[in-house]
Order: sequence, then structure tokens, then C-alpha cells
Amino acid sequence: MPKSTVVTIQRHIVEQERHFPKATGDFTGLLWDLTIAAKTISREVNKAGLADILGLTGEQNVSGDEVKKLDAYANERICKAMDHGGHLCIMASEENEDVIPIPDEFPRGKYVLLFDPLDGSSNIDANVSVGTIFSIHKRKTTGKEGVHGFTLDPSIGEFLLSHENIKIPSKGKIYSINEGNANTWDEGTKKYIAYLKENDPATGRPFSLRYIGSLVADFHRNLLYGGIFLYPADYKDPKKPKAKLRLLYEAAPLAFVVEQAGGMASTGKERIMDIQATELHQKVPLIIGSKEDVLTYERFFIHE
Ligand code: FDP
Repeated sequence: MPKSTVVTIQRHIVEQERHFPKATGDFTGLLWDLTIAAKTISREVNKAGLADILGLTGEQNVSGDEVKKLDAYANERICKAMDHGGHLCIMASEENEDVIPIPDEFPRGKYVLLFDPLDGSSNIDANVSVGTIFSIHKRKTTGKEGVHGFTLDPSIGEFLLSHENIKIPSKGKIYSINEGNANTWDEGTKKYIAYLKENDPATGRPFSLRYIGSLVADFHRNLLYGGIFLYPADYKDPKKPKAKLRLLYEAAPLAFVVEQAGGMASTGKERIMDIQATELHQKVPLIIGSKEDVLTYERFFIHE
């Protein structure tokens, strides 16, 4: 692609569709509906800091509409954008206890959409990056096509191709973990983090700590620069380790992305993408990022 060419997300999707001669346009339609939802959510999130000034706090906004928490708003936008297109047979969201059926009046399709409508939402008031994580499933998944980054250009309201064919560096210099939880980590994680802090320039140590506390933001930075994000299980009760992040709409979608970019995602013991979900809101430890760094972590963890 010549450097000067502007590639909107619509153009990119249509061009990708041409690689699949049997494509019906169904998947393309689904992605288009999702981009509309993403733009609407982006508009609302970007107004968040102005809430007090514009009188948008409280139960009602200036137009008398009910003001919703942004994660509930994002959830509703995605449901409404996706329920009628005829592409989906069911949805599930972090915000809903049960699966979300397609209303009877709308046609059903062959895809399943799983999403976390606004990950990192506890950071919104501090203007930290937040984002929607989603995955689309079909009974049989076929070809894989790499990772392409699009950035919303607010002046024209379009997502433009900004990062073509992203490859995560095979080894990073950054680690991202909530160190406040150090006392709850398993011994392997404790030793691994201590190892990263040792001074050994030959192996690129010490690493630098960068932890925003918003998975999408930490993941995005590490994807571009290389590094490792860790949310290990809490071992306060060693017989019942407790994970925090959700498999279906946090860990697995990002695991798919990182693998497509040449990285790895693991619980420490197994590949995230190999886990068969047994519950809708199942939680898993997530160690994700540059391949060599995740492999090193696994060696520490498995030696437990
Ligand atoms: P949040 O609760 O703000 O939605 O998935 C939840 C999440 O944020 C991730 O985005 C983030 O990486 C993690 O939790 C932060 O958790 P800690 O505050 O426990 O570090």
C-alpha cells in the first residue's frame, strides 16, 4: 500500500472480503454494525470529562434523557447495534448475567458475539484509555489474517488504518502487573517478577514497570513496544486460587490478537486459546505479550 493512501476501516474490510471468494458479506455486515457502535461509544466516552460542565451528571441530562453509567451505555449501544442485522444468533456481555438472545422479530444469523463493552471503566474519570473487547465466533473458525490497527479520526468520524500488520517484538523490556497484589501471588510469579528486576544487561534486565490498570491500554502499549502483561491468580487460599479476568471477553479475544501478532497468551500452565469454556463468565489467569517473555514466565510457573 503506498504510504499516502488513506484506508478506512470499511475499505479494509471490503478488501479483506475479496480474499474469501465464498464470503457472503455477512461477516462484513457484522463488522460494519460494530464500527457504528464503536463510534457512538467513543463519542460518549470523550464527553465524560465534561459531564459536570455540561450538566450531564445526576439522573437526567440537559435534554431530560436518563444518564447511564458509561459501561451500561456501551452495553446497550452494542446490543442495539447488533441485534437486528441478521448476522448473530446470540450475544453475551460482561454486563449481563445470562446470554443475550436476538429478539424474536429479527432474523438470526450464524455468528456469536462475546464482548466486554467498556474495559477499564474504573479509570474513565482520570482520562485513561478504555476500550471494547470483543470476539466473534462461528461454529467452525477458518483462516487467520494477522492484526491491523485502526484509529478513529474524529474530524471525519472514520476509523483509518494506522498500524498495518502489527507484529509484537519477540522480547520486550516492559512488565505490567498490579504489584499491590504481590503478597497474593504464587511462588513462581514472585520469583519471575524478582528475576525481571535483576540487573543483567545481557538478557535485557531489569525490565521497566508500566501498569495503567486498564487492560486494553496496557495490552495495546505492550503489543506495539513488546513486553508482558500479567494478571495471575490470587493464591491467598492456595487450595482455591482465584483469577480476575474473564476468559470469553477479555483473555481469549486478546489471546487471539496477540497470537496473530506473533506473541503468546497463557495461564502459566496452558495456552489461553486451548481452554474450553465451561461457564459464561469464567475467569482465568492471563499472562500475555512477547513470546520469549511469556515462555520464560511459564518456566518459572511450571517449576512451582
Ligand atoms: P476494570 O476493573 O477497571 O474494568 O477487566 C477489568 C480491569 O479493569 C482491567 O481492564 C484491568 O487490567 C484490571 O481490571 C485492573 O485490575 P486491578 O485494579 O486489580 O489491577
